[in-house]
Amino acid sequence: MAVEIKSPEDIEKMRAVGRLAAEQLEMIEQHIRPGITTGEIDRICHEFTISEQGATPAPLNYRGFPKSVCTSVNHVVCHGIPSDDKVLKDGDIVNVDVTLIKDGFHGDTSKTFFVGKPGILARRLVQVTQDCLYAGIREVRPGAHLGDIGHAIQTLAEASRFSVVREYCGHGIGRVFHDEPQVLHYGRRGTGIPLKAGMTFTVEPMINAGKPAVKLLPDGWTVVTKDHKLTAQWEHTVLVTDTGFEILTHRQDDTIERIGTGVVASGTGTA
Ligand code: EYF
Ligand code: CO
Repeated sequence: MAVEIKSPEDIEKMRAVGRLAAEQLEMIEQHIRPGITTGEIDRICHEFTISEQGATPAPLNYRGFPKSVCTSVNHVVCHGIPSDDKVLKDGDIVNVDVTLIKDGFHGDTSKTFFVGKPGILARRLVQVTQDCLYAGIREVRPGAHLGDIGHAIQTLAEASRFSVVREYCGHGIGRVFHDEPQVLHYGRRGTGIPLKAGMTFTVEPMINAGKPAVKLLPDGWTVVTKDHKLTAQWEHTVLVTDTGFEILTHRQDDTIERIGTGVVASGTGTA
């Protein structure tokens, strides 16, 4: 199936919802500390989305998912279900994955937060995973291939002696939450479809401290590492521009540098 090319009007709407998703992560960061439950994180995000942002939380009831955000702690790879029984403790890492719908378009982004002071392995894993996200995004430009993104991510992850989760990937996004193309976080340079200006998709590498294998828990949602070692994830929604990329969910704390072919966000020109 052909990958949709967004019109200038669509892109303005994608920018607007991307900004809201980014602001939601900036908001929830202030609440992440030992003692908070992932259920409380979900309630705060849900309320903020609806009352403050006039948007809709896309995960809620999506294919039956019961909550408004995903909260994935320590060895949980993705799709962790927020719960009042899950109390965050000093040294944990938690990924909060938010997707909003506004004006018919989706914005999807996630960040792995430190709870208190995690150990050296957790800090290195989280940093390398963020670097993997940026390494993938830096490949985005018209004429590049999808495989270039995966290759850059896999190369950095494995050079750091970590591994890439294979079973879950980035995705096209727009009017639809999960659209074509599938954006693999591993692969070979020059493979996959060529990128064209106007495409929008997520890059969302899941990087494991141990082996790449994952398993689905009996709840049918929560994905964990098979070896129970730590895992981390970061995600942005990205637009292919005429000259490179634009990160539609860019935040103040993003550390990707401005490069020749890419802008980190519309209208800022700085990073
Ligand atoms: C095994 C869902 C969960 N799917 C994807 C439903 O792209 C996402 N985040 O960046 C994303 C977020 C959510 C999501 C939230 C709920 N789901 C579908 C199928 C399987 C599954 O877990
Ligand atoms: Co996503």
